[in-house]
Amino acid sequence: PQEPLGDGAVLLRGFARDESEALFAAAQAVIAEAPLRHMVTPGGLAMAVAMTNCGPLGWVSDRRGYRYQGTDPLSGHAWPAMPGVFRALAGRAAAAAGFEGFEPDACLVNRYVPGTRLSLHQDRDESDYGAPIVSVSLGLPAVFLWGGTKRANRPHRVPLDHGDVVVWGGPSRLVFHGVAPLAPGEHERLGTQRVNLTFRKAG
Ligand code: MD3
Ligand code: FE
Repeated sequence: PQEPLGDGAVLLRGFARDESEALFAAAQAVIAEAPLRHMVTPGGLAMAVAMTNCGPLGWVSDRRGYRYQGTDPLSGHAWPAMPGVFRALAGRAAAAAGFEGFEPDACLVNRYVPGTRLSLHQDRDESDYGAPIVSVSLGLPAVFLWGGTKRANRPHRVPLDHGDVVVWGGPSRLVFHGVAPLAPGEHERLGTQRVNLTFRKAG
């Protein structure tokens, strides 16, 4: 089941469902090596979403700004390698949406608990906006906010469930987007959390 969301954005409902156990296990291994943490914005506020990364590059925020870098600032070591199941799924999802040969060099792992939100933003720290971003939702359901190309546009609400995959490319690549506060609940496998993976070509 493939739903076009907007120009260049494709929602692949349940695309990762059969692999969700393997994906979550791999995410837990990444988190064991590079713990989830609340990064600080340049303005000095801790982000509500807890984050970590795997792959050659990882997204970081601190008082100096936002950027991708090859090392985890907590350890000074390289980020964990991107698990094979991550890389394979991202490539298959991108191809299903019409982007052949997607080879992400960064995977941002986001963890939400009930009440956590992500305010409207654009993803502009990557070098090549021609490459798509692939996102995989695991655990508790969320309401994704799809805001259009201007911050002032009233966002559309798109429910995202465990195993849903979205591919954002072309004209959708620079839309404003966010996540509404996560509702309370318990997921049978992940418990009281939502884990989102975003695969990017950052460098
Ligand atoms: C549309 N994450 O990590 S995933 C992010 O659910 C982020 O954790 C949200 O926004 C989450 O930056 C949303 C869907 C998503 C990710 C990146 C996009 C949608 C996007 C980049 C451009 C346009
Ligand atoms: Fe984003």
